[in-house]
Amino acid sequence: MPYVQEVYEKIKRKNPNEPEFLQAVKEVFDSLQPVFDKHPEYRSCNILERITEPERQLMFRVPWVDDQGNIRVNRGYRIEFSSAIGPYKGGLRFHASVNLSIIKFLGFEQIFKNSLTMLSMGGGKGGSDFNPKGKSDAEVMRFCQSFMTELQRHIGADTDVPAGDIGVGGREIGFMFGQYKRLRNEFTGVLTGKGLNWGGSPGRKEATGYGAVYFAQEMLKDRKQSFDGKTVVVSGSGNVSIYSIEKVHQLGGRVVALSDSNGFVYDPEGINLDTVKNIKEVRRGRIKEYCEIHKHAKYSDKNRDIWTVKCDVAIPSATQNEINGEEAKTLVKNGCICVSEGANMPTTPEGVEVFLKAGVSYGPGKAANAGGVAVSGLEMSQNSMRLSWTFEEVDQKLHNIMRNIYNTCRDVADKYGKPNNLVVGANIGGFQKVVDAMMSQGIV
Ligand code: NDP
Ligand code: 2IT
Repeated sequence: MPYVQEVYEKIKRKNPNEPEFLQAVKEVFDSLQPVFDKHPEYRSCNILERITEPERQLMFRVPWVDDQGNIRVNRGYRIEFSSAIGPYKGGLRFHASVNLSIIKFLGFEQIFKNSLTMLSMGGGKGGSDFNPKGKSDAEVMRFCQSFMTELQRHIGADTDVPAGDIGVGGREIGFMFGQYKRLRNEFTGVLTGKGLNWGGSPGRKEATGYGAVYFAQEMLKDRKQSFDGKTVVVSGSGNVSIYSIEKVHQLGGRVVALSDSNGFVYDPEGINLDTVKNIKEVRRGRIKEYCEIHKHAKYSDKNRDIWTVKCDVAIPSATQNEINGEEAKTLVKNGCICVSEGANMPTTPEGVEVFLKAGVSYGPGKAANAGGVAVSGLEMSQNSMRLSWTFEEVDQKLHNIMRNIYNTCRDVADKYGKPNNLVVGANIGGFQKVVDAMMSQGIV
């Protein structure tokens, strides 16, 4: 049995109830065998066994009181996966579906994503099964304060720097930052995605969406095409979706559909982003409300049917496994030539296979959505310098980073005899720097 498969079987036995984590590990391992053929020394150092075991896993009780005076209990997580190339770095997800498997898959992916940015950041992820939907600001604040009361013992600007993910945006980062500052009596860059007046970076809010579109722009360029005149479908309607749409529209494309966990909206005239921002960012409403304002737009309560909408480019930006094999086939049949993943692992392994076989330009999440964490890294740099750059400076740096990530993925795929396979390019490209650091740092 090839080495990587042997290790995978071991990991499967060790983590039997973690399907998302195993899916993420398998995808990386499937790319790595050629690297181990070239470097037998990695095998003798048991690199794969070590890199798949988090350096530290924290799980903790988060008690809080709701507006009716009831005592509620959620579970908090922080997985400090790898500090080989920098402090642990990665977002916090607040969603009812959160469990250990999901946080571990996200933390594992983050190691390679962060490495691809070429900034000094290790991999981590955290969150809670807390469901922010329908909660008042005061409830969200009490939850965030309780969550941070425990988390603060484990994090720090040079140790572990969380940020946002699903269900965690500017409001939640603010509440958590306030509590950290109060408990530790220090004003440091312990979280990213902060407000612009208190240490945040211009462009962080836009970074993941813009970055996913910059990545798609590079893929299209290699096909001698651009966004101009392209029809685009973006799933989700949160932070990543909104700023993907903004950038597509700036580049001359037209986004015609977006979604949430209840359904999707189809607007053949092009999604009106001001309306979406007002519904989602200002009112925290549901995407269905779009059709009350734009009567010609259509709403369907089958949110996965968004993939039946004809498009040239798809930017899945909601959640893991939102495109399966059949849905990928439908996209291809309808003429989709480019998929840039704003979300983490949104395509199932069967779906990825379909895209690669059909010659679709396919940018896997750990490369295509690295813009968010890249600008988080730039926020950390600005905090360390106690200076801040302008939006234009940050956007320029983000654009360069996304171009570099694309070039790395493409060049590594070519080098390993898998031209156009950006999955292999991203996995090996991200792995190389981490493994070199692990080899230098001894058995840790
Ligand atoms: P938000 O919370 O702002 O938005 C999430 C969106 O996805 C919402 O529209 C939500 O719909 C939808 N969604 C969430 N869970 C599900 C589900 N189980 N089924 C269907 N729809 C769902 O999160 P973000 O925009 O920040 O994150 C979106 C994706 O991008 C995630 O996969 C995240 O990991 C990834 N990502 C985020 C980065 C960032 O900087 N924020 C960076 C890199 C990746 P509803 O409101 O109905 O729940
Ligand atoms: O998945 C991700 O890369 C994020 N949620 C952003 C992480 C970060 O630290 O900015």
